[in-house]
Amino acid sequence: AEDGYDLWLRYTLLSGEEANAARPFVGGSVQLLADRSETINRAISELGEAGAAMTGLKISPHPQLVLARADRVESGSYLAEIRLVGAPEGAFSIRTARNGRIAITANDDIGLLYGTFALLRHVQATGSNEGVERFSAPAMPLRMLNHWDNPDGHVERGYAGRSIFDWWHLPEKLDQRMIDYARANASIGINGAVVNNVNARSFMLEPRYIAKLKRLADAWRPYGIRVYLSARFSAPRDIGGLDTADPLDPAVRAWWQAKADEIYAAIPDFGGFLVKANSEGQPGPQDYGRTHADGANMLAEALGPRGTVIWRAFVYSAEDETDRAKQAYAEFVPLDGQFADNVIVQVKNGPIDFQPREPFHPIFGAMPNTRLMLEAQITKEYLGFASHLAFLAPMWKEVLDAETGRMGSVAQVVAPAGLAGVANTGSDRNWTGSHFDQANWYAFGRLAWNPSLDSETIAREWAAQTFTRHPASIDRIANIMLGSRETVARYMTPMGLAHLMDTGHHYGPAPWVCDLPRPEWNPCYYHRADEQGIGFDRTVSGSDALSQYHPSVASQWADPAQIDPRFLLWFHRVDWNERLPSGRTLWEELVGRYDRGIAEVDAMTASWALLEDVIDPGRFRDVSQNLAIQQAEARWWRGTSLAYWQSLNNLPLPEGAQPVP
Ligand code: GCW
Repeated sequence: AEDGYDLWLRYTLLSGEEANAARPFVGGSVQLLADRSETINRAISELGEAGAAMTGLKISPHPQLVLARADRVESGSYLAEIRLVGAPEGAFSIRTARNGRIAITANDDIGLLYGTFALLRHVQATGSNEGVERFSAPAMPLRMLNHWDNPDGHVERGYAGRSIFDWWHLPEKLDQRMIDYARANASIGINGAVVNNVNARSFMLEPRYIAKLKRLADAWRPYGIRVYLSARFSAPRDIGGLDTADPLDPAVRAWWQAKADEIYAAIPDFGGFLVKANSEGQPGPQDYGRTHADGANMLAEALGPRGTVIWRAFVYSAEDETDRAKQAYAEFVPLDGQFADNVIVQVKNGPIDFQPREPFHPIFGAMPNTRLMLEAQITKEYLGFASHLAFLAPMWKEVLDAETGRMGSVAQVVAPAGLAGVANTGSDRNWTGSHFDQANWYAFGRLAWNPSLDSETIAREWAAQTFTRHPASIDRIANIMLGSRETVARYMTPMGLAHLMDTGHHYGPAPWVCDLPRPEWNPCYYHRADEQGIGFDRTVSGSDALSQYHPSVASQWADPAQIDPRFLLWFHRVDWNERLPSGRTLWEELVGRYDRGIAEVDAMTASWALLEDVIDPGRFRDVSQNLAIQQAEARWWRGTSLAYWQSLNNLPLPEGAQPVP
């Protein structure tokens, strides 16, 4: 539909010639070398619907598609795929045989479903099955969405309407949206969902909610999605009638054990608990003088081999006034090796909080004996909500590709665990609040499956499926997307500035705020600007956060003359009039970035306007209107930020400042 509800699964009608060629493969009837299962049925019905929509025929007369379980393939057959031996769950192979048949082979049913979606993606994006052959295996076992959805329907940091989860009517009523959600996730390989906010309510562990959760788990199981719950650490006190939640207290341990057993009785493949503890006022083991490891291990024991405890490393406190960026590392790295095998520590991409740009979190690579998971934020809390267009794949790639200097890239560090993305879904018709924000959900799934995909490939395949297969238009859309996050960083937080957003809601600029009770909530804590200069000295002369990185990494950032200017003010304090390697002063350079940010939003808007004839009017207009908001608000960011900096430095705007290259 043109309201965006179908996401990237639009299955628009192919041309007559294309349809004739594709019909035998996507027609809906298949040769099956596998036992029927709920998952296989989903693959077949997906093919049926997609085939009917794309080719205009309900059933293909001469099916040429084979779905085969590897264990049903005879050795020596053209279907035998050596790379499937020992491949991770969900891996699949797509081959074309000499007789023209296409075969999807996998070790498990979910691999056949993933392979089916890969075939459909390819046909949707290119109009043909030519070139679909591939072997594909997920790079990491856990590819999860974290929903910050409250049971009352409010979504913390949600910009797409109310929660998609209708707890009120569950378990009796299962909204169709829950099926469409699972389908969309399965189409990009997402295999887990934490359905409630990390700021959790204990009552969600009560029997009535377990019954509701079971209904979701049953609905999602065929799509390979396991359910997880955020657990509030104080639950034994809140709902268990105990007077403590001390993780070493036997009664507390018994309570969690019984709770886990109760959940597994209803949901045998329950994924486990996600926990935000001793962070932003949430209860945790430190309330009892215990460590994060004590807390996590207690829950891990309750779950046993049935599930996983995902323990968040997002912690900081007002008491430590030196540098918030250092706190998580200081608290967690000493615990390396103390976590049980079924514990994963989940670390945000950067050391502060989902800013438009942060260096990678120094914990990555620093805990070799702990499984670490990367937490990315799909919802754009600090990047203009759903109104500003920012394609986040380049931001996540920047972190995934970063070399830790200790254990390879961040992607390699997290490969044994996975990727979690804070979801951007809501009950808006288009799911994500804006059409382009669908691309961030999509890109998250694609990167969790394969972090070595490049942003451009993802942008292009998404654009082709979502908007149009017209080649010049794909170029145009991909172009708009690929620079968009950098553009937002330029007009909001250029040159490594961070956390300048207004208090609480985090929308719009407020660099002048300096009087909040917690120092590390104030924008002025981060920019440290005064008459003389601006920036946070994180070198040895300052907070020395730099020393948390491996020397080979730290050395790239230690010298203000050498550092990538996009990180300059994150690590260094610089005088306004200091001359940078570019020959311009810091002030000139900074103004140039703001100006370039504005110019880029204008260029994105102008470029989008040229797509009027190829995009349906509804979606064209929606995006155009958002871009108009972004144009105005980019100017708001630049204008208020510069005015504030000028009130400190008393410098005039550089004459004829040119956008920097
Ligand atoms: O980014 C901050 C958000 C909080 C959030 C917290 C967290 C769920 O502003 O809304 O709480 O991080 O990640 O725990």
